[in-house]
Amino acid sequence: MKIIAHIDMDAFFAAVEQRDNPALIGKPVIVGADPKGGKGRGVVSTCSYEARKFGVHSAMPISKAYSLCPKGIYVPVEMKKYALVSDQIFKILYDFTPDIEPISIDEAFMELTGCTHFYGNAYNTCLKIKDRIKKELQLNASIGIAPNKMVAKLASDFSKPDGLLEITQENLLKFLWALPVERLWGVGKKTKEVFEAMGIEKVEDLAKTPTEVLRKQFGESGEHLYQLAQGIDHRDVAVNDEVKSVSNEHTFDVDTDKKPEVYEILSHLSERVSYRLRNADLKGKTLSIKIRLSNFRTFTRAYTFSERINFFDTIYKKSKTLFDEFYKPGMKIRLIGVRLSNFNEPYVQDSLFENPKSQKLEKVHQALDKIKNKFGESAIHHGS
Ligand code: TTP
Ligand code: MG
Repeated sequence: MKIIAHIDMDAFFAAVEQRDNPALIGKPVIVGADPKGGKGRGVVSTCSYEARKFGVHSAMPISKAYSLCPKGIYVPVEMKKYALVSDQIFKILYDFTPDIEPISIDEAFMELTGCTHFYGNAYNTCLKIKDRIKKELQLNASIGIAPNKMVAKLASDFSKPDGLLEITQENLLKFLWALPVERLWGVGKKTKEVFEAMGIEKVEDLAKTPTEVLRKQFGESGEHLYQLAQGIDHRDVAVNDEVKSVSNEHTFDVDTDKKPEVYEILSHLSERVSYRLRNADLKGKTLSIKIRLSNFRTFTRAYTFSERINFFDTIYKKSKTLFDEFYKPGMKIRLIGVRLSNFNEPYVQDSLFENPKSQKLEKVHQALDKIKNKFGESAIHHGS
């Protein structure tokens, strides 16, 4: 069973403006084109929930917004500012899992399967995410948790604002079937009209319509709609890196509870990951380790650096710390893996040349890379 979270910031651009100018808090704030006293062209990007009460919404002509809400506070779009805040949000998310599919500037899917253990369960993990975003950035996020992407998104929408809603397999159909059918993905205006003519209003009505009827009406997509109405959606969270990640893992011949044995393997895996990253000219920000216990339960632990990295030392030391934080006496380790991801930005040399220690390490790595490239990967290893 998968656990997927969908996170979406509340009234994102408007919330950032309200945060940065407390005089706007509690007011109808409309972010978008200049209304020019009602004669302005262009559209509303978004507006605060206070402005939504007047009927204002995203993509509406700014002139129409002005006629609905002449006393609103109109603020221009400052994309650079929101992009920066978005980076800060994503940085928090990557502290929880490397498996993130960014959807837009304020929205993402997170694969939480196997990494909710640290906070007890998915609900508490997401509470923690919301809490960090609120404490560190003074913004509200809404999160939906579900066994699949479609329902996770529906749940976060449903929970807004400042919401957190978990839909489990048990209560999934109860939640889904009560929703109006146009909330399903792919149901636009036209489909909705056809549904209306067929007497289909709620998802439940659709779910109880025989597939043959739907196939006749909609062709192949009829089958798809039927599946969605049953709460079935098999799409995976698609991690959005061109190269998703570089990882290596190792299965022990015999499950082990000996830390030094695990450290030795972690060192070896870190070295392989570092070498592969360097060969591909990649640096990543998020390091994660994967641990499978003898009972086959699998866990991941992640850490996001403030800079992108690919040095062996950095990878090994952090993997070791992550492992130490996870490990409890009595655990028997079956498999361990090291992964670096979050390569979003292009490869640049970062602060390499400002830091003499990094410069020295870079030289050491370059020398090792050369030897490995010439004589093969096993030719030389870092001393442990
Ligand atoms: P949304 O998440 O769709 O909207 P929102 O965050 O403002 O409000 P909520 O999620 O609580 O309903 O979009 C995120 C940001 O993207 C939004 O703040 C502004 C921008 N945006 C536009 O510029 N134009 C648009 O048409 C939409 C939908 C969003
Ligand atoms: Mg949003």
